[in-house]
Amino acid sequence: MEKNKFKIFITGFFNAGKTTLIHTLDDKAISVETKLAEEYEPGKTHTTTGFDLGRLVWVRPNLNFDTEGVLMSKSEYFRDKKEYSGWHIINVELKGSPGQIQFKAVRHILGRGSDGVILLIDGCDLANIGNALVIREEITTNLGKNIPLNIIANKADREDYYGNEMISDLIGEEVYKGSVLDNIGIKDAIINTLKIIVNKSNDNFNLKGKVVA
Ligand SMILES: Nc1nc2c(ncn2[C@@H]2O[C@H](COP(=O)(O)OP(=O)(O)OP(=O)(O)O)[C@@H](O)[C@H]2O)c(=O)[nH]1
Ligand SMILES: [Mg+2]
Repeated sequence: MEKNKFKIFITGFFNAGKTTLIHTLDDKAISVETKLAEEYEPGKTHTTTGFDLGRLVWVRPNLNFDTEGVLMSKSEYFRDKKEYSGWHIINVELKGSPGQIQFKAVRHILGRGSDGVILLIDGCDLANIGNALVIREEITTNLGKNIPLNIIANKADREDYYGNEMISDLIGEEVYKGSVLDNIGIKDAIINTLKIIVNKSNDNFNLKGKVVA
């Protein structure tokens, strides 16, 4: 039996785009934010001091590993439900963390029980890329090194984007090129994470001999 709810932890340093990502994918997402004393850069007026929460649905016509399926918000799913009748449905909870370093303890608590992680980086800010390494270390300490994880170098729509290859080299791991504003690369990274989670749980079942093919 496949689990029908997966929790994805959306984390990363301050200003990476975590809150925006969750609201891009779920129009009903909620966030606990505080107004910054002054605008950090144009448009950045608030920072997460609590959490972000978004709810998505991942539907697949079959359970083949290669099947991407469709990832959508709950409202989109309920609107088009008939189209997906007979498909396999998994609920996906996106939990976003605060990004400032002093909220380390909050990230620790929010991340508990996650099935997978998306680490978001501001791909236009070298300091953010450096701080992502600190958050990467936190994830390994809190959730173990085998937690399914994908990294997105965000803000690829901007001219000052450093490029996903350069960022991959700096981080020492492959990163997805993404733009939360344009909704590019984000669903790919999340779906790939979901596939790893499913595959991992199938492996666990196989090891325990609970699944008969
Ligand atoms: N150009 C561009 N701007 C983006 C993108 N994603 C986010 N932003 C902007 O980057 C800023 C930070 O976005 P947030 O979603 O608040 O970032 P966060 O990671 O939640 O920040 P904290 O909660 O403060 O850690 C905002 O001004 C967004 O509009 C993107 O893909 N492209
Ligand atoms: Mg935020």
